[in-house]
Amino acid sequence: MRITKVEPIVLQVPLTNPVVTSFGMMTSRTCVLVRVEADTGQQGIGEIWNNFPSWGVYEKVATLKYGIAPLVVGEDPRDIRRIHQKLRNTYTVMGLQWGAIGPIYHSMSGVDMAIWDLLGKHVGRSVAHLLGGVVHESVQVYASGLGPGSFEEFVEQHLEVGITAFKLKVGRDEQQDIANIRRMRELLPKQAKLMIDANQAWDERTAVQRIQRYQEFELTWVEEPLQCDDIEGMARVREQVGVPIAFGENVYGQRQTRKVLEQRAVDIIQPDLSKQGGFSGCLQMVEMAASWDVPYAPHFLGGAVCLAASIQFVASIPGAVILELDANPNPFRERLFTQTITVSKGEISLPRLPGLGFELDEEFVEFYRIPLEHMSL
Ligand code: SMN
Ligand code: MG
Repeated sequence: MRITKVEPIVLQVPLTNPVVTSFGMMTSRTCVLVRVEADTGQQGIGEIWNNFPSWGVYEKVATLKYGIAPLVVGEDPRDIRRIHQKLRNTYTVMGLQWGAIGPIYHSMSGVDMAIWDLLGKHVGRSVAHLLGGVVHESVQVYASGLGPGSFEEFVEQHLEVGITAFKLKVGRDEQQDIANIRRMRELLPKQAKLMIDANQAWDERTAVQRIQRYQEFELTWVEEPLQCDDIEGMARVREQVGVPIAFGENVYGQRQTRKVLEQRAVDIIQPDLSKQGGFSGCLQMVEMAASWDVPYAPHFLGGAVCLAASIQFVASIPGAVILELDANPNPFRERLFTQTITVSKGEISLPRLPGLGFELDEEFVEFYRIPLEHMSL
């Protein structure tokens, strides 16, 4: 069995309500998919992270087309670990030299996901089974992407499907943050979990002051209080505030992961299947984390392919605790597959089909597919 083709597929749709974070605003949704084909006629699908900035898509597509595809075509998909290692060996140093470790990891993630899907479809087993078996039959989710603008309607919608954990974006304006956290606590039932995400906005002093000021809100975790490379700073903040610190969406590779764990900088680690190297890369991270007793809560803010991959992954990882689910509307998360991914009693159940467990709606894909030169940036 050989891989014959690795193809990027770019989808885009403008947003009527832009997504706002402490680091920028997203005015359109892009979704970068990777389709891998084999000489058996079977296919697999993966997703490459690309939220901010939308023009980041050029880097990802170029990396996939010119860097990754030539190394993957001709390989046997059953040699998945070997392929992953080959990509890492070839591109880690180059990525550091080029200063493009993110785009390289994001592109490797998409192709890795697609190969696992292909493999599962080939042998008739789910990716969770290929990863060693199902330890969680269903996956608890939390609603994220809320704030800084109004979020009441989204909270209500998600409470209705039994979700009991919510994450609020903070880090732009302190008064607005406090008002939002307070409002959120009013909207939620007493036992609901509330997390905040500063998206790297604070310095150490600000982080400590603010997190201490928010004690009364009983936060389940504070995410990325500092810039993600300030690992020592994270460890000091963690010690001083006594509130769990979560991050990992911007940590790449084994060496950085080891540093984060050795420095005791993190309480919950959050690799993203479409950023940190797909199943193969995330597996290394969560297994390292397990030896420090650090639980895993996947980061996810993408389309349905990455969501399906995250479900498979969480289902097979003993240390996985809860999965992120973007609360904002996104057609690429909601309508990309012929089947819908639904939340009931706050959980998503593991699909019973091979690979990632879903099939692309090809008509939908063709409708939103866009040539790079026509993208709005
Ligand atoms: C996040 C990342 C990218 C865009 C919006 C929000 C955030 C998350 O860090 O954890 O979802
Ligand atoms: Mg985050």
